[in-house]
Amino acid sequence: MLKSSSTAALRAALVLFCLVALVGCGGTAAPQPHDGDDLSITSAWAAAIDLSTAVDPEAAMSVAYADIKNSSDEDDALIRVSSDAVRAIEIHETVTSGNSGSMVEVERVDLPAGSSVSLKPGGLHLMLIGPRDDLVAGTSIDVRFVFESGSEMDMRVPVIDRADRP
Ligand SMILES: [Cu+2]
Repeated sequence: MLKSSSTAALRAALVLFCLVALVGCGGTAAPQPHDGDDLSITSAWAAAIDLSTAVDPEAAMSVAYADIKNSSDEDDALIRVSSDAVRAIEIHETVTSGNSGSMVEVERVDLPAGSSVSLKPGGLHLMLIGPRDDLVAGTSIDVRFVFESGSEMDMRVPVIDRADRP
């Protein structure tokens, strides 16, 4: 009896050890959050919108863009974007076929190690759905970018008139 229970204890200890070793090594586990400067977001801007001109303000949409750089040696991806200033933010890609363009929602923006991706007019963009108020040029909105690695970045994104876009 004593012998079998101590064997069980040993086995449990062994399993625990293996788990710790597995987590500790992290080889094939999810990427770890990057520290500090490994991820950078630059040239972010959101397009101004005047809700009084919208047919349905609830369904009104604006758009935001940014350049995102992953300087680390681990692959990552942008998986979620949010802001209190709007009801929802979706990651979209404009797909052009012939003369017409349409938008599709994408689940993620891959950021391979050492790469950078530009969200820009005609390509990947952030769809700002249902602004809670006018987005006024010269002001800014707070936007949170969440990455697959667990990293989060809070950005103050300036609102700019489309006509004045960079
Ligand atoms: Cu879109």
